[in-house]
Amino acid sequence: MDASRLYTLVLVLQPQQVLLGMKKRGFGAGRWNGFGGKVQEGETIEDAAKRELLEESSLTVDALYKVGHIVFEFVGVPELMDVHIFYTDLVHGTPRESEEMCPQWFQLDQIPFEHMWPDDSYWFPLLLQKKKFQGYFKFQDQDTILEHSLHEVDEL
Ligand code: 8OG
Repeated sequence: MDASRLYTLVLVLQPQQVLLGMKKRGFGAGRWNGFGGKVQEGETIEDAAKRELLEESSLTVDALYKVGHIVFEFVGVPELMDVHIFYTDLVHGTPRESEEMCPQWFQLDQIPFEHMWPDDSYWFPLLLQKKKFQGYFKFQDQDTILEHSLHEVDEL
């Protein structure tokens, strides 16, 4: 079994719109995404999700809801990425640009999939319906999905 590393991803989802950030640097730079990053030692996954949301967008939340779990594999990279996805509908504060992310609201029928990770087109429809899902995506490179599986689950 390959080792994996834990990551978080938070989508701020309101009835008509979703908040995405343009990633300014590092892994996924140039793509719109939710807010998240690596879980640190001694931190719960949910605490990490809240911390990353605050660091990258200046927003705080009372509650996060688990909505998805995706494992990513990149050919030639031994470490799998174990990404825990949450949504929230209620945030406090105003989204602010950070060193990592430039936030912007998008209408739900104008999500910029062509400037997002290619797997997002598969699972965003489930997220928008607040259906829980579990997935696996194997990438050749950052633009190319070789294999995937995705299914709805009752519990995460
Ligand atoms: O710490 P860093 O910013 O590098 O963490 C990577 C972030 O990107 C983390 O929030 C998880 C997220 N992420 C991936 N792969 C994918 C993906 O394929 N789609 C989306 N939407 N987010 C991803 O690591």
